[in-house]
Amino acid sequence: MANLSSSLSVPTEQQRRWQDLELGMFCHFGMNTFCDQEWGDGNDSPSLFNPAQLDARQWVRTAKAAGFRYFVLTAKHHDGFCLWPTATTDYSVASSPWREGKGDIVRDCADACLEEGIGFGLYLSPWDRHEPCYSDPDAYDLFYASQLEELLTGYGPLVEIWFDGAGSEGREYDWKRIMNLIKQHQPDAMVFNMGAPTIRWVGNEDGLAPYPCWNTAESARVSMFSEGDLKWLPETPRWVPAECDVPIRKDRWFWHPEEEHLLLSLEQLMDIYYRSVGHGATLLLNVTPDNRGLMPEADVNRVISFGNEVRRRFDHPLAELFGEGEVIELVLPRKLIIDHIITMEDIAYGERVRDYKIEVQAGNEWIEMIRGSAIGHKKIDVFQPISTDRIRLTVLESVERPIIKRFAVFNSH
Ligand code: FUL
Repeated sequence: MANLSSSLSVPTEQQRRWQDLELGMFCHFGMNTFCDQEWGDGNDSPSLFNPAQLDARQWVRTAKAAGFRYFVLTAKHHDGFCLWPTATTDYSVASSPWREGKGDIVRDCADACLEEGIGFGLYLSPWDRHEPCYSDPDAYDLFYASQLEELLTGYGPLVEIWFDGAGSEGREYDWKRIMNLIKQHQPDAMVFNMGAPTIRWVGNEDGLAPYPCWNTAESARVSMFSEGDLKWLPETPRWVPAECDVPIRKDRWFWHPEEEHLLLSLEQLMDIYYRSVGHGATLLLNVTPDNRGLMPEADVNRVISFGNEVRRRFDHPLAELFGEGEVIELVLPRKLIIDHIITMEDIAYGERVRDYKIEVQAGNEWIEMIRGSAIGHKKIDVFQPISTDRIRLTVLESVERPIIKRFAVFNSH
């Protein structure tokens, strides 16, 4: 049996649970939605904010129907406008005509996630272009901590807190205080990429993880806007899995009129899936509501097609098994055509495999179909359809005994 006390890095139980989620929906919504812009400067009037048909259930139901297991809302983007009636500033929904200033979008989303049984996470931009005290670091640290505390204490369990490095290049916040608040109020939440993160940014906004994308890392990129700016993660355990964020409309996090043509195609979304989830990372796909407060039909249809296609390809393995050791062989009842293989390590024991190959038997010969390095949480391998009744995984190099939680073959046609 495997030895849990091994010196390999292993995930915490919370990280493991989070990695099992695999698919998250990001949701950028705010003042920008009404101003046809991506980065507001913090001067747009709350009177513009009026999503008359807002229905957070429609957002979250879409996420659920498409197979997403958590939902992350921008409670405050860089413009400083808050989607909940915070006590820290009047630059919030409370000053808007929407529901006569009595609405709370964070609450609506939290309730909808609870109802649909998916996780809820929040994005709170450290960079704040509205708040006058931003220029006074000590005062702003207090202000930001109060906002965070409201969010950490008012909306039930959170799966993730998303810290965006954009606009904060060269600025240090009071991470000690911030991390203490999270430890105190939401100890199970993942912390994205800043402070003492438990998950890291993959380093691009295309939703693509490199291969291999090891779960252990000592640094991560902080921002899109300072090339090569690597942050060391000294206070982070070495296990720090990657999350791949990408908007469903090319390069647009917020909704803009007349931009339906920017919707990624199903084929592009599947490619992203193979290169994020298929490389062992988590995918955070942004689908953004419009100025009515509803996700547009075209976006809803596209993301649901994506979810259906993932299910169609991967919900029904032809065969699967688990096992320990260097060689694992799957014997099918008869010759079948296969074109995908999913391999998963039991990461509770660490990421042990360093080099592997997959062969299939055709006639008397073993044909090498795949040669790879990392497996980690999940590796999806795709190849030309081939008829076989024996498939063999051979681990050529590993740190300690490989523990394969799942070795499954599929035919997607
Ligand atoms: C970036 C931001 O500047 C974008 O507006 C968006 O929020 C994206 C997720 O992160 O850094």
